[in-house]
Amino acid sequence: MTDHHQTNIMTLTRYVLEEQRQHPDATGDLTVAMNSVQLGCKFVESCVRKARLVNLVGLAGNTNVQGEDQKKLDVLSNEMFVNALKASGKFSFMVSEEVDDIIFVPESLRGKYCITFDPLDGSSNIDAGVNVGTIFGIWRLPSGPRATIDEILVPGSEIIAGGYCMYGSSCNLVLTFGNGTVEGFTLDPAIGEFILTHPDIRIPPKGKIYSVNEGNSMYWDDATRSYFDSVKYPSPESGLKPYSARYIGSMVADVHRTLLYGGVFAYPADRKSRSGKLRILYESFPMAFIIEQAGGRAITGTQRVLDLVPTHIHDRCPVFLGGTEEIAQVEAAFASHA
Ligand code: AHM
Ligand code: MG
Repeated sequence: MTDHHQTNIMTLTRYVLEEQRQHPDATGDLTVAMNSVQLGCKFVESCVRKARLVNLVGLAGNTNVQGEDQKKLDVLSNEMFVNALKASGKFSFMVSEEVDDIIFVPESLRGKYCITFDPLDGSSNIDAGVNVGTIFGIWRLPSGPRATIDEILVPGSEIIAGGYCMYGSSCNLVLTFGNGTVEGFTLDPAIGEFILTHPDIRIPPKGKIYSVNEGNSMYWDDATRSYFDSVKYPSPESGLKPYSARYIGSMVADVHRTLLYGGVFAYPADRKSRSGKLRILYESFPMAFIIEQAGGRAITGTQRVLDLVPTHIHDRCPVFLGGTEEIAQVEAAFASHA
Protein backbone atom coordinates (compact mmCIF):
# COMPACT_ATOMS: atom_id res chain seq x y z
CA MET A 1 0.00 0.00 0.00
CA THR A 2 1.32 3.43 -0.86
CA ASP A 3 1.36 6.02 1.82
CA HIS A 4 0.20 9.33 0.40
CA HIS A 5 1.08 11.21 3.55
CA GLN A 6 4.27 13.22 3.53
CA THR A 7 5.81 12.44 6.89
CA ASN A 8 8.94 14.56 6.79
CA ILE A 9 7.61 18.06 6.40
CA MET A 10 9.45 21.33 6.67
CA THR A 11 7.35 23.42 9.02
CA LEU A 12 8.13 27.06 9.64
CA THR A 13 9.34 26.29 13.17
CA ARG A 14 11.68 23.58 11.87
CA TYR A 15 12.95 25.92 9.17
CA VAL A 16 13.74 28.67 11.69
CA LEU A 17 15.45 26.14 14.00
CA GLU A 18 17.58 24.79 11.15
CA GLU A 19 18.38 28.30 10.04
CA GLN A 20 19.54 29.18 13.55
CA ARG A 21 21.75 26.09 13.79
CA GLN A 22 23.84 27.57 10.97
CA HIS A 23 25.07 30.16 13.47
CA PRO A 24 27.48 28.82 16.07
CA ASP A 25 26.35 31.37 18.69
CA ALA A 26 22.63 30.71 18.13
CA THR A 27 20.56 30.71 21.29
CA GLY A 28 17.15 29.71 19.94
CA ASP A 29 15.82 33.19 20.74
CA LEU A 30 14.79 33.88 17.17
CA THR A 31 12.87 30.60 17.02
CA VAL A 32 10.90 31.56 20.11
CA ALA A 33 10.38 35.08 18.75
CA MET A 34 9.12 33.71 15.43
CA ASN A 35 6.74 31.34 17.22
CA SER A 36 4.96 34.35 18.71
CA VAL A 37 4.73 35.93 15.25
CA GLN A 38 3.25 32.68 13.90
CA LEU A 39 0.70 32.58 16.69
CA GLY A 40 -0.39 36.13 15.90
CA CYS A 41 -0.76 35.24 12.21
CA LYS A 42 -2.80 32.12 12.93
CA PHE A 43 -5.09 34.09 15.22
CA VAL A 44 -5.64 36.83 12.63
CA GLU A 45 -6.18 34.21 9.93
CA SER A 46 -8.93 32.58 11.98
CA CYS A 47 -10.54 35.97 12.74
CA VAL A 48 -10.47 37.03 9.08
CA ARG A 49 -12.22 33.79 8.10
CA LYS A 50 -14.94 34.38 10.69
CA ALA A 51 -15.27 38.16 10.24
CA ARG A 52 -18.48 38.06 8.24
CA LEU A 53 -20.24 35.66 10.56
CA VAL A 54 -19.15 37.50 13.67
CA ASN A 55 -20.33 40.80 12.22
CA LEU A 56 -23.71 39.34 11.38
CA VAL A 57 -24.09 38.13 14.94
CA GLY A 58 -22.99 41.56 16.09
CA LEU A 59 -25.68 43.34 14.06
CA ALA A 60 -28.14 42.98 16.92
CA GLY A 61 -27.00 46.14 18.66
CA ASN A 62 -23.29 45.89 17.85
CA THR A 63 -22.58 43.71 20.83
CA ASN A 64 -21.55 40.09 20.79
CA VAL A 65 -23.27 37.22 22.57
CA GLN A 66 -21.42 37.94 25.80
CA GLY A 67 -22.80 41.50 25.69
CA GLU A 68 -19.37 43.01 24.99
CA ASP A 69 -18.88 45.65 22.32
CA GLN A 70 -17.56 44.16 19.09
CA LYS A 71 -13.94 45.01 18.54
CA LYS A 72 -12.91 45.93 15.06
CA LEU A 73 -10.69 43.33 13.46
CA ASP A 74 -7.65 45.61 13.23
CA VAL A 75 -7.85 46.45 16.93
CA LEU A 76 -8.30 42.79 17.82
CA SER A 77 -5.38 41.73 15.60
CA ASN A 78 -3.14 44.33 17.15
CA GLU A 79 -3.97 43.26 20.70
CA MET A 80 -3.33 39.63 19.84
CA PHE A 81 0.08 40.40 18.32
CA VAL A 82 1.13 42.69 21.16
CA ASN A 83 0.24 40.09 23.80
CA ALA A 84 1.87 37.15 22.00
CA LEU A 85 5.03 39.11 21.20
CA LYS A 86 5.38 40.43 24.76
CA ALA A 87 4.88 36.96 26.24
CA SER A 88 7.72 35.54 24.14
CA GLY A 89 10.23 37.46 26.27
CA LYS A 90 12.36 38.16 23.19
CA PHE A 91 11.43 41.76 22.36
CA SER A 92 12.28 44.92 24.29
CA PHE A 93 9.89 47.15 22.44
CA MET A 94 7.72 47.17 19.35
CA VAL A 95 6.14 49.54 16.88
CA SER A 96 2.67 48.85 15.52
CA GLU A 97 0.78 50.75 12.87
CA GLU A 98 -2.20 50.69 15.22
CA VAL A 99 -0.43 52.39 18.13
CA ASP A 100 0.87 55.99 18.10
CA ASP A 101 3.67 55.46 20.63
CA ILE A 102 6.42 52.90 20.98
CA ILE A 103 5.15 49.85 22.86
CA PHE A 104 7.60 49.03 25.66
CA VAL A 105 7.67 45.51 27.03
CA PRO A 106 7.68 45.13 30.85
CA GLU A 107 11.27 44.88 32.08
CA SER A 108 11.03 41.24 33.18
CA LEU A 109 10.02 40.19 29.66
CA ARG A 110 12.55 42.17 27.62
CA GLY A 111 14.82 40.52 25.09
CA LYS A 112 17.34 41.32 22.40
CA TYR A 113 15.00 42.13 19.50
CA CYS A 114 12.61 44.82 18.37
CA ILE A 115 9.70 44.09 16.06
CA THR A 116 7.77 46.52 13.89
CA PHE A 117 4.48 45.41 12.37
CA ASP A 118 1.26 46.28 10.67
CA PRO A 119 -1.11 43.68 12.13
CA LEU A 120 -3.86 44.00 9.51
CA ASP A 121 -2.72 45.86 6.42
CA GLY A 122 -5.39 46.69 3.87
CA SER A 123 -8.15 46.45 6.49
CA SER A 124 -10.37 48.82 4.51
CA ASN A 125 -10.79 45.90 2.07
CA ILE A 126 -12.06 43.44 4.59
CA ASP A 127 -15.81 43.93 4.18
CA ALA A 128 -15.48 43.06 0.49
CA GLY A 129 -13.64 39.83 1.29
CA VAL A 130 -10.46 41.06 -0.39
CA ASN A 131 -7.03 39.81 0.76
CA VAL A 132 -5.45 41.47 3.76
CA GLY A 133 -2.18 40.75 5.49
CA THR A 134 0.28 41.26 8.33
CA ILE A 135 3.71 42.78 7.65
CA PHE A 136 6.64 42.60 10.10
CA GLY A 137 10.32 43.43 10.47
CA ILE A 138 12.72 42.32 13.21
CA TRP A 139 15.80 44.25 14.44
CA ARG A 140 18.59 43.12 16.75
CA LEU A 141 19.08 45.63 19.56
CA PRO A 142 22.77 46.13 20.37
CA SER A 143 21.91 47.19 23.95
CA GLY A 144 19.31 44.45 24.43
CA PRO A 145 16.84 45.21 27.24
CA ARG A 146 18.39 48.66 27.79
CA ALA A 147 17.98 49.68 24.14
CA THR A 148 16.29 52.93 23.15
CA ILE A 149 14.35 53.65 19.97
CA ASP A 150 17.50 55.16 18.36
CA GLU A 151 18.73 51.61 17.84
CA ILE A 152 16.09 51.07 15.17
CA LEU A 153 16.16 54.57 13.65
CA VAL A 154 19.02 53.30 11.46
CA PRO A 155 19.23 52.37 7.76
CA GLY A 156 16.76 49.67 6.76
CA SER A 157 19.65 47.43 5.70
CA GLU A 158 20.18 46.69 9.43
CA ILE A 159 16.94 44.71 9.56
CA ILE A 160 17.56 40.99 10.34
CA ALA A 161 14.23 39.47 9.33
CA GLY A 162 11.32 40.58 7.23
CA GLY A 163 8.09 38.85 6.40
CA TYR A 164 4.43 39.05 5.70
CA CYS A 165 1.43 36.81 6.04
CA MET A 166 -1.34 37.04 3.46
CA TYR A 167 -4.87 36.06 4.43
CA GLY A 168 -6.21 35.13 1.02
CA SER A 169 -7.66 32.09 -0.66
CA SER A 170 -4.93 30.37 1.32
CA CYS A 171 -2.87 31.72 4.20
CA ASN A 172 0.71 32.31 3.04
CA LEU A 173 3.65 33.41 5.14
CA VAL A 174 6.73 34.69 3.31
CA LEU A 175 9.95 35.18 5.24
CA THR A 176 13.61 36.05 4.85
CA PHE A 177 16.50 36.25 7.29
CA GLY A 178 18.65 38.15 4.83
CA ASN A 179 20.77 35.22 3.71
CA GLY A 180 19.78 35.62 0.07
CA THR A 181 16.75 33.35 0.17
CA VAL A 182 13.06 34.05 0.57
CA GLU A 183 10.85 31.16 1.61
CA GLY A 184 7.07 30.85 1.28
CA PHE A 185 4.96 28.76 3.69
CA THR A 186 1.28 27.84 3.48
CA LEU A 187 -0.86 27.24 6.55
CA ASP A 188 -2.21 23.71 6.68
CA PRO A 189 -5.40 24.29 8.66
CA ALA A 190 -5.69 20.58 9.48
CA ILE A 191 -2.56 20.62 11.65
CA GLY A 192 -2.27 24.36 12.26
CA GLU A 193 1.27 24.53 10.88
CA PHE A 194 2.90 26.64 8.21
CA ILE A 195 4.49 24.25 5.68
CA LEU A 196 7.27 25.19 3.27
CA THR A 197 5.52 25.25 -0.13
CA HIS A 198 7.50 27.90 -2.02
CA PRO A 199 11.21 27.35 -1.34
CA ASP A 200 13.70 29.96 -2.53
CA ILE A 201 11.36 32.41 -4.25
CA ARG A 202 13.14 34.46 -6.96
CA ILE A 203 11.44 37.48 -8.51
CA PRO A 204 11.62 37.47 -12.32
CA PRO A 205 14.01 40.21 -13.52
CA LYS A 206 11.30 41.41 -15.89
CA GLY A 207 7.55 40.94 -15.77
CA LYS A 208 4.39 42.09 -17.51
CA ILE A 209 2.35 43.74 -14.76
CA TYR A 210 2.31 47.23 -13.27
CA SER A 211 0.53 47.92 -9.99
CA VAL A 212 -0.20 51.43 -8.77
CA ASN A 213 -3.22 53.51 -7.73
CA GLU A 214 -3.83 55.19 -11.05
CA GLY A 215 -6.50 57.36 -9.42
CA ASN A 216 -3.66 59.48 -8.06
CA SER A 217 -2.11 60.07 -11.48
CA MET A 218 -3.24 63.70 -11.77
CA TYR A 219 -1.01 64.46 -8.75
CA TRP A 220 2.03 62.52 -10.03
CA ASP A 221 5.32 64.19 -10.87
CA ASP A 222 6.75 63.99 -14.40
CA ALA A 223 9.14 61.11 -13.65
CA THR A 224 6.37 58.90 -12.27
CA ARG A 225 4.05 59.79 -15.14
CA SER A 226 6.68 59.15 -17.78
CA TYR A 227 7.61 55.76 -16.28
CA PHE A 228 4.02 54.51 -16.21
CA ASP A 229 3.40 55.92 -19.70
CA SER A 230 6.40 53.94 -20.91
CA VAL A 231 4.95 50.61 -19.70
CA LYS A 232 1.50 51.40 -21.12
CA TYR A 233 2.61 52.89 -24.46
CA PRO A 234 5.86 51.14 -25.46
CA SER A 235 7.42 52.70 -28.53
CA PRO A 236 6.54 50.83 -31.75
CA GLU A 237 10.28 50.37 -32.52
CA SER A 238 10.82 48.50 -29.24
CA GLY A 239 8.42 45.73 -30.33
CA LEU A 240 7.31 45.47 -26.66
CA LYS A 241 3.74 44.86 -25.58
CA PRO A 242 2.05 47.11 -23.03
CA TYR A 243 2.02 45.87 -19.42
CA SER A 244 -1.19 44.65 -17.77
CA ALA A 245 -2.60 46.61 -14.83
CA ARG A 246 -3.34 44.90 -11.50
CA TYR A 247 -4.04 46.86 -8.33
CA ILE A 248 -5.70 45.24 -5.35
CA GLY A 249 -5.08 48.09 -2.91
CA SER A 250 -3.74 45.69 -0.29
CA MET A 251 0.02 45.97 -0.21
CA VAL A 252 0.61 42.41 0.92
CA ALA A 253 -1.41 40.98 -1.97
CA ASP A 254 0.06 43.37 -4.55
CA VAL A 255 3.62 42.65 -3.38
CA HIS A 256 2.99 38.89 -3.18
CA ARG A 257 1.86 38.84 -6.80
CA THR A 258 4.81 41.01 -7.83
CA LEU A 259 7.21 38.64 -6.05
CA LEU A 260 5.78 35.57 -7.76
CA TYR A 261 4.93 36.92 -11.26
CA GLY A 262 7.29 39.87 -11.55
CA GLY A 263 6.57 43.43 -12.67
CA VAL A 264 6.45 46.61 -10.63
CA PHE A 265 4.44 47.72 -7.60
CA ALA A 266 4.51 51.36 -6.56
CA TYR A 267 3.11 53.81 -4.08
CA PRO A 268 4.87 56.93 -5.35
CA ALA A 269 5.09 60.39 -3.82
CA ASP A 270 2.69 62.86 -5.37
CA ARG A 271 1.59 66.48 -4.92
CA LYS A 272 -0.99 65.41 -2.34
CA SER A 273 1.22 62.99 -0.39
CA ARG A 274 4.80 64.22 -0.54
CA SER A 275 6.19 60.99 0.94
CA GLY A 276 3.67 58.61 -0.55
CA LYS A 277 1.57 56.55 1.84
CA LEU A 278 3.51 53.53 2.97
CA ARG A 279 5.15 53.53 6.40
CA ILE A 280 8.89 52.99 6.45
CA LEU A 281 9.37 50.83 9.53
CA TYR A 282 6.64 48.25 9.09
CA GLU A 283 5.63 48.43 5.42
CA SER A 284 8.43 49.71 3.16
CA PHE A 285 11.48 48.21 4.95
CA PRO A 286 10.24 44.62 5.40
CA MET A 287 8.88 44.51 1.83
CA ALA A 288 12.03 46.11 0.35
CA PHE A 289 14.13 43.57 2.29
CA ILE A 290 12.10 40.63 0.96
CA ILE A 291 12.18 41.90 -2.63
CA GLU A 292 15.97 42.50 -2.54
CA GLN A 293 16.63 39.08 -0.99
CA ALA A 294 14.53 37.54 -3.79
CA GLY A 295 16.76 39.24 -6.39
CA GLY A 296 14.67 42.37 -7.04
CA ARG A 297 15.07 46.00 -6.04
CA ALA A 298 13.14 48.65 -4.09
CA ILE A 299 13.71 52.40 -4.51
CA THR A 300 11.97 55.66 -3.66
CA GLY A 301 12.55 56.84 -7.24
CA THR A 302 16.00 58.25 -6.54
CA GLN A 303 17.26 56.25 -3.56
CA ARG A 304 17.43 52.66 -2.35
CA VAL A 305 14.62 52.19 0.21
CA LEU A 306 16.89 50.23 2.60
CA ASP A 307 19.34 53.18 2.73
CA LEU A 308 16.72 55.45 4.28
CA VAL A 309 16.96 56.35 7.97
CA PRO A 310 13.57 57.20 9.48
CA THR A 311 13.43 60.01 12.03
CA HIS A 312 10.05 59.08 13.50
CA ILE A 313 8.52 55.65 13.97
CA HIS A 314 5.53 56.31 11.69
CA ASP A 315 7.44 58.07 8.86
CA ARG A 316 6.44 57.30 5.26
CA CYS A 317 8.39 56.95 2.03
CA PRO A 318 7.62 56.56 -1.67
CA VAL A 319 8.15 53.01 -2.94
CA PHE A 320 8.78 51.41 -6.33
CA LEU A 321 9.61 47.73 -6.03
CA GLY A 322 9.93 44.90 -8.49
CA GLY A 323 12.25 43.17 -10.93
CA THR A 324 15.70 44.56 -11.69
CA GLU A 325 14.72 45.60 -15.22
CA GLU A 326 11.62 47.48 -14.15
CA ILE A 327 13.43 49.30 -11.35
CA ALA A 328 16.29 50.27 -13.68
CA GLN A 329 13.66 51.90 -15.92
CA VAL A 330 12.10 53.72 -12.96
CA GLU A 331 15.55 54.97 -11.98
CA ALA A 332 16.20 56.15 -15.53
CA ALA A 333 12.87 58.03 -15.60
CA PHE A 334 13.75 59.82 -12.34
CA ALA A 335 17.29 60.58 -13.56
CA SER A 336 16.00 62.15 -16.76
CA HIS A 337 13.52 64.34 -14.88
CA ALA A 338 15.91 65.40 -12.12
P1 AHM B 1 -3.48 50.74 5.69
O1 AHM B 1 -2.22 50.39 6.43
O2 AHM B 1 -4.21 51.88 6.34
O3 AHM B 1 -4.33 49.54 5.42
O4 AHM B 1 -3.00 51.38 4.30
C1 AHM B 1 -2.02 50.72 3.55
C2 AHM B 1 -2.64 50.19 2.30
C3 AHM B 1 -1.73 49.27 1.54
O5 AHM B 1 -2.03 47.95 1.82
C4 AHM B 1 -2.04 49.58 0.11
O6 AHM B 1 -0.93 49.36 -0.73
C5 AHM B 1 -2.43 51.03 0.15
O7 AHM B 1 -2.88 51.28 1.46
C6 AHM B 1 -3.53 51.37 -0.81
O8 AHM B 1 -3.78 52.73 -0.71
P2 AHM B 1 -4.73 53.49 -1.76
O9 AHM B 1 -6.11 53.08 -1.40
O10 AHM B 1 -4.46 54.93 -1.52
O11 AHM B 1 -4.34 53.06 -3.14
MG1 MG C 1 -0.79 49.37 6.59
